[in-house]
Amino acid sequence: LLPSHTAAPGRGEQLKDCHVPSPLLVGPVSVRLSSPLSLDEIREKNPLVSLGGRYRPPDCEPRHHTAIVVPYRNRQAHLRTLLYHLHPFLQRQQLHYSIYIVHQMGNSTFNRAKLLNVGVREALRDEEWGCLFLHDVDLLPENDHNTYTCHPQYPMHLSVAMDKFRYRLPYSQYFGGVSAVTPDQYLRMNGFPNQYWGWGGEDDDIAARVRLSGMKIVRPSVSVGHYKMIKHKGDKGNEQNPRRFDLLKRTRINWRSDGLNSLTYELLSKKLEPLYTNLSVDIGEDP
Ligand code: UDH
Ligand code: NGS
Repeated sequence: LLPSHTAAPGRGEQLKDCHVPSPLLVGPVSVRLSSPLSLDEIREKNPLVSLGGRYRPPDCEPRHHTAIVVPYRNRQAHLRTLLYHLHPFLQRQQLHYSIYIVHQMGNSTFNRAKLLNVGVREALRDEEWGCLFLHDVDLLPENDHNTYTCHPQYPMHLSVAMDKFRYRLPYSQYFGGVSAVTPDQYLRMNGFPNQYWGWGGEDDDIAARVRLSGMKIVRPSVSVGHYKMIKHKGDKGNEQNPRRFDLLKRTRINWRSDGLNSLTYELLSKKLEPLYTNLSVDIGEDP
């Protein structure tokens, strides 16, 4: 007979809760900005990631269940770089997680906030995620003590120190880049606005919703909230939105009627790729 302590827990047997903090954390990581790796090579480096970009720690019961939602169109190289960094980063944090790429199909003007609404709704059909991360494709976290978990009460803003802003906030209410909400917080603020077509302002609207719904924004310390942004030019189809300032004046009036409760879209396909779940969506166009 084998001594019982050498036996691996079988199916149905309880794993011990993962230790806090994770013993696998390394702190600051150096981020290579251009990844020459192909998706196949990234997959080989992450053998425990299963179809759809899903992961659970093999040897302990995860305390956190996080969906990463990425608004996306036409940024293939950025996506590979993000996956290359994020999968090992999240595994070191011993999270149960899944990565959702919300791909805006067609040539209508890009709409980041509406894509995030779609991603949240679709992710919550899969699992009871405890935490929803809203993550730009071009931002790479540089310190794994910046844990991808939610604050129980308040929405979080994680990308507080981006290299392009010389590692500090560009302005105190900045909420762009990477943020995180629980499903309850998301419901309470009626999700995100659907009306911001083109670049700018949607993140400021989301920050305003946090306040208008009686919450506040919490942030990690600047020392762990370091991010590198992959440099890029403005995208075709995401030109500055000239209406953003008028829309922002009306957030106080609009937030209860425009958001999760007015969201319409057509899910064209949902494909479980090896490293992510690809949601292809038709979100319509600027009326
Ligand atoms: N995104 C896409 N495809 C697009 C546009 C945006 O995937 O065509 C996504 C992507 O996740 C991106 C996010 O939306 O990280 C935010 O868009 P952005 O990167 O354009 O916004 P950001 O504020 O960039 O990071 C500023 C515009 C760059 C102009 C540079 C000239 N100074
Ligand atoms: C503000 C934008 C935000 C944007 C931030 C940083 O002015 O959407 O700049 O922009 N708000 C408005 O336009 C109302 S960045 O330096 O990343 O290009 O996120």
